[in-house]
Amino acid sequence: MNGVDRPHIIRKSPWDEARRALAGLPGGGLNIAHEAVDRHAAGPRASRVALRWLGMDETRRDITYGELAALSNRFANVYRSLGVAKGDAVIVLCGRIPELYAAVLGGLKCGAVVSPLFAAFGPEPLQTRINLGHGKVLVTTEALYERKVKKIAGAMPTLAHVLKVDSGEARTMIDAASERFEIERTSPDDPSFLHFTSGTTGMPKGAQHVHGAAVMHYATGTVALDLHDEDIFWCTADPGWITGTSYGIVAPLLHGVTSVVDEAEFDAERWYAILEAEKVSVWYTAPTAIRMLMKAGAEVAKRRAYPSLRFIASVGEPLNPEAVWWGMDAFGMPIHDNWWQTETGGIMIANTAAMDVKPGSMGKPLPGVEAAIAHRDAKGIRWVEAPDEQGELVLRAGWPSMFRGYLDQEERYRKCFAQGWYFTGDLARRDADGYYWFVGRADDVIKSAGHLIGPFEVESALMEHPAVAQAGVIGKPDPMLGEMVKAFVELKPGNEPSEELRLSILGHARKRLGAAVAPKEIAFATALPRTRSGKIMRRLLKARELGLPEGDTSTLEEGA
Ligand code: 6R9
Repeated sequence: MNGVDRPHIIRKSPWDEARRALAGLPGGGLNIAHEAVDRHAAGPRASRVALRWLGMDETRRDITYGELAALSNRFANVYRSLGVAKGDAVIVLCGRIPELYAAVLGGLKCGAVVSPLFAAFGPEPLQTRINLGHGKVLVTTEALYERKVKKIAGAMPTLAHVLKVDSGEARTMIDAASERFEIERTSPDDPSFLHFTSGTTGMPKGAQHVHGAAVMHYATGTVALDLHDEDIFWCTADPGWITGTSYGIVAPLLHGVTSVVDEAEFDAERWYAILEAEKVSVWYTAPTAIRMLMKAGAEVAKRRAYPSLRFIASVGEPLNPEAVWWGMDAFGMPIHDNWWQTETGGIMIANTAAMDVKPGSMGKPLPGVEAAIAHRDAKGIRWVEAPDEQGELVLRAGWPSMFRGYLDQEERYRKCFAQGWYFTGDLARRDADGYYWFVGRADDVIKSAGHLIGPFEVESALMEHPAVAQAGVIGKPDPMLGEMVKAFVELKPGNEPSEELRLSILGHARKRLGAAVAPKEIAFATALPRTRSGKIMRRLLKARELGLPEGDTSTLEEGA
């Protein structure tokens, strides 16, 4: 099992077929937007619906591949006119509106690095990410600008332009722009997306992806999501998270199928109505959403019929075995769990259509993906061969959608690899049949409603409250959200715990971080457990919260 330490080598054979299904740029090179849109627009799929957009207010709009090509060309021309050059960062902060898709694809056409951000982030996570990503152009809406960006407008030195897609000025530019554009000649190794992900320490990391990832998105669209030519596909994730980009934008368009985009947030009735009325055939969603549907009851699902529905998949957090069984009850088919990460860019481990689903398991590595369980310490790597023994999930480096760096953090990137293997930071085990089972994360990162949240970012925002001296943030198990963000705060001298102060800190956190990231619970603590070097021991906070054994506390500060 000893790999060579060459993480950037793309192993050819398993991906060749997917590569052959793509066209490549005329004259050479590869660009995701060309594969996803323009090549369809130039052929018989031009009049096929690419995006079926369902607005919050019951409006709907069908956008064909031909129209999407033209609209994304307009955006590309606008970026060009603003001086966006190859490698410049375009940040897209919109709700799930049609312009988001055109803005993203237009950026890729320009050769820009595109970073879609979640519209439910508060000003602070936005500012952090735009600055870390060296954002040059920000595409947003009038309302999001007013609510979130205005407050931080002076604090983003690299930002040269803000395009509010629904404001008069930007609209005039977009409407006046040409519908023709010659795609920048990008190579498979040129940067495409920048997706932020959170770690245990420090601010988020910008995972850098490349145009060559299209090969993986195409391949996994076939193998893991079972996409066929006439499918109506619905990925419920927001493009502010990688699932919503890789599988909410790229993979379905690469396959030339029709993709449903719902602008609204989760609502059980609405979702069942969409599945039925839009004749969704392949549905990719997340455990938290499934648990919320389960809570509404299978009878609600059975009030409608879904004769078109053929395949359901889920990602982002552990999928409870009951959820898989519930799929059988509500829809007559199991839910296929799959596993991947921002860093892997695409699905790596899955229960595919051809496999027997093992409820509770993430499935098996896809063809071309080599996974293993290992332990790593100062002495090196110890491979786990025995079935059911837990360890860190590792992947042989070199699949096409592998991240190529953490922006400006070379050392952190290097540390993810050893002997040609990528260390995922997840704990898992493999059973005797080769199925992988998720055990937990090796770090303190929180997964709440499928969203990855870095405790450090939350703690930093809490400490900006005038009464807070220190904060420790953990993921507390929650039956609906998987984990819920819980904060423990130590007050500055002269402040007393009170309900009023708790609400003031909660309100502060929501305003700064946004509802998706802010803690749901805040508790006052007199002395947070710290190591002798002063670091908050989140692991211990969590053990105490859950009444679990405290584990190794040898580094704990006296008296904490
Ligand atoms: C795609 C995405 C990645 C982390 C990952 C793991 C957790 C993802 C899972 C799962 C259990 C699954 N995760 N899929 N845990 N079962 N099927 O979610 O990317 O936001 O980067 O999160 O999510 O801990 O390491 P990202």
